[in-house]
Amino acid sequence: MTPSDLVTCTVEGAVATLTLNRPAKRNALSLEMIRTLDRHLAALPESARVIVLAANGDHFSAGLDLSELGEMSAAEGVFHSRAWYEVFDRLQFGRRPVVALLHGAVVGGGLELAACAHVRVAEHSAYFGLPEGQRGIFLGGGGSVRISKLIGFSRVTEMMLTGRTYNADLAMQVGLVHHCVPDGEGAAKALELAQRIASNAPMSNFAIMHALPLIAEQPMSHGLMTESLVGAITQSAPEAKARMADFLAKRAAKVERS
Ligand code: 1HE
Repeated sequence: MTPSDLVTCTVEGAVATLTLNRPAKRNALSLEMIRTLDRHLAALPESARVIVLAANGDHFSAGLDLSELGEMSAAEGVFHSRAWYEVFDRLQFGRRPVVALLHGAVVGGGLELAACAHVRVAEHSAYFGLPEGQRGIFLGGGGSVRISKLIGFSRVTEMMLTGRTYNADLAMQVGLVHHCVPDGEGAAKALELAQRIASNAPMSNFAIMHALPLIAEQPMSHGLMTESLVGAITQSAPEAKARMADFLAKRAAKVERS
């Protein structure tokens, strides 16, 4: 397999699908794989407005490629970690919302990668774990921050100390994933969600992706100020004006009961 095959990319309409493609190694994340993901991100056409992040084989990802750690010095370890952060930041704080489609093992660095997505869809086969403690290492792909923000540091602590895994139902209950669907139905669900996201005004999607996490970290007075400023900019876009006019003229879809 050439490095460029480690992650594949297809674009259909507004949705780009990036697929981890190292099934023989359970999509263990080598640095080359992370860099390949980054190259695909950089090369996406303007027409691609939402990303679906999926994986080939029986597992989403077995996490860090453990064969790469052995020879690393402490300094190299820091730079390795920073290299992951750069790519994961571009995924979370880029221009395109990301829908992760999860199945099988979603563990260690694989869960850290999934935590960068904005929407997570799990098939029933998915299970989630942080086996770093068992391997004698620690998180290094931003999980101590991102996963703790999703489910709280107490759960992360218990998962890491005991090696417990969460099945898809439990992951749903604690808010680690947003949707749980039968095996084989994840791709259709992820696509449906991606298309729905792509139909939003781009500036709204940008505000949701970028302002919400910022506001969550701000004290209330700053958060409210950020919200009013970002809200004013978002609603002043011509597309927002057109969409509101459409609704008032009864040309737009109503909110549907779920
Ligand atoms: C790997 C890796 C890997 C599999 N690095 N090579 N992650 C872990 O501790 C999880 C380790 N992996 C597993 O527990 C299992 O592989 C799975 C439960 C995910 C899947 O089991 P299974 O039976 O389907 O596959 P397997 O037989 O264990 O593995 C198939 C091959 O993939 C095998 O190689 P082969 O050459 O003998 O065929 C495995 O060695 C290889 N493989 N997982 C390297 N992770 C930024 S810091 C993040 C820190 C972490 O992510 S720590 C968590 C690491």
